Amino acid sequence: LKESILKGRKGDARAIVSERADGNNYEELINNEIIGALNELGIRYEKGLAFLPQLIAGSEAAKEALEYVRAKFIPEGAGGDVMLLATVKGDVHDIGKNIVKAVLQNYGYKIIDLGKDVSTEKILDAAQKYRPKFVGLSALMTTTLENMRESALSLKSKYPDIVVAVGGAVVTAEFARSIGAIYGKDAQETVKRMEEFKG
Ligand code: B12
Repeated sequence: LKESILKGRKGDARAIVSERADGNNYEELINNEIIGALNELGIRYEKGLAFLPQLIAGSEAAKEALEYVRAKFIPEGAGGDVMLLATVKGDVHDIGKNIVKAVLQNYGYKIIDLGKDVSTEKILDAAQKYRPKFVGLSALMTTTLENMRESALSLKSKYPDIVVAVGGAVVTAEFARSIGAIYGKDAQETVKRMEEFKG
């Protein structure tokens, strides 16, 4: 599976995951092979051994495999606490967000996914509409951290009761604290923090 993602072979990734994934191993497949392949791609890209087209093809293959697993094994959360999820303005990286979505749905949260490159205004509108208990924001680039800060602070000032959770490769615990958000290095860790606020 890892190899098919590294090679950007969408069809192969789907075929392999549909053959190998079952109710017991799908989390391991996501964590080791799908995320592992993306990390490896990132390293190759940084070293100049892979270029943008490979990055795109690889991430599409990863999304294909992820979507298969999500649709087959992860129930749509119903009746649980509502969480809005978005990748912040200017940022189109959404694989991490989609993984968080799948994990949280698995824990029974009802996720409203606003997508990627989402402005603060849109997030505020959705907060007013859905009155979520949690809002999760994702950012993968140093340049979009400022937009994350803006979205989180605007949310907090308008809706002080909403719990904001942040994540993404460039986000640190310290940054999260500075904007009044909770942080976990991955989805599982964040869920544990969020459980404290569950109502
Ligand atoms: C795949 C990828 C892409 C794909 C994205 C496809 C997609 N649909 O997502 C494509 C090819 C489109 C892309 C484009 C670009 N990319 Co890019 N990309 C990556 C790559 C290789 C992997 C990212 C990824 O998906 N990782 C796997 C996921 C699972 O990890 P994750 O997102 O961190 O998520 C986990 C946790 O962080 C956490 N999490 C994430 N979000 C959230 C949210 C919440 C609420 C919570 C609780 C947790 C959480 O949970 C997840 C699961 O554990 C990284 C390299 C890297 N090492 O990160 C570069 C990287 C992020 N990209 C980078 C760059 C520069 C770009 C481009 C500007 C390239 C260009 N020159 O055009 C564009 C940006 C376009 C834009 N405006 O956004 C840089 C950013 C550098 C920086 N520090 O600012 C990186 C780091 C590569 C590099 N070293 O140069 N990219």
